[in-house]
Amino acid sequence: MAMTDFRKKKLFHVFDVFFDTNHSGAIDREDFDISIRNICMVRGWKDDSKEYAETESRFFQIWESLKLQAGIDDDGTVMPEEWYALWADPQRREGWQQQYMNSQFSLLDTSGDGVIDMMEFCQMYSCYGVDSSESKKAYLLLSDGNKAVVNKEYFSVLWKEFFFGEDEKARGNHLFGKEKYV
Ligand SMILES: [Ca+2]
Ligand SMILES: [Ca+2]
Repeated sequence: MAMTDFRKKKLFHVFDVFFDTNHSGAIDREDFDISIRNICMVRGWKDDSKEYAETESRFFQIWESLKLQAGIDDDGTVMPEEWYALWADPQRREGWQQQYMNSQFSLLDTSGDGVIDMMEFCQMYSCYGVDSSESKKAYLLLSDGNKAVVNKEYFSVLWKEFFFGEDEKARGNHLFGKEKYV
């Protein structure tokens, strides 16, 4: 079954804002360097700290795994069409998307208490240039007005809605800090 435009819009948002951070139109290694630097800068982690090394290793694991699943070589880049194809293929995406989800949860849960609160959500997304007024609205939508506790279990439900769901009203659509897709 072909992927719907709605799912493509969501996937493109993640591609464009969270992966292609140097705005080259493709995912490449430099994008990961930029994400690592931005996140560590916002959190005040120096480049010789343990936290910096951990963040770096987490991002490069994602990149290595993405390259493998997308079937590209060392110098390669992942284009939008390759990105959609990866998400459309249950076998290729499975291991990598699980790894990406775990990593994203850990990055968002800055305090490490197992719950992502609104401040953590907005701060992390601001590293990617998402305006905090928009990420705040998105958080309120996904958490039902801050009533839901965004723990790992709830996060994985939202994750499935975001990446695999077609329901335009699902709370999970806001997981990457966007209020709506037009
Ligand atoms: Ca890029
Ligand atoms: Ca937390």
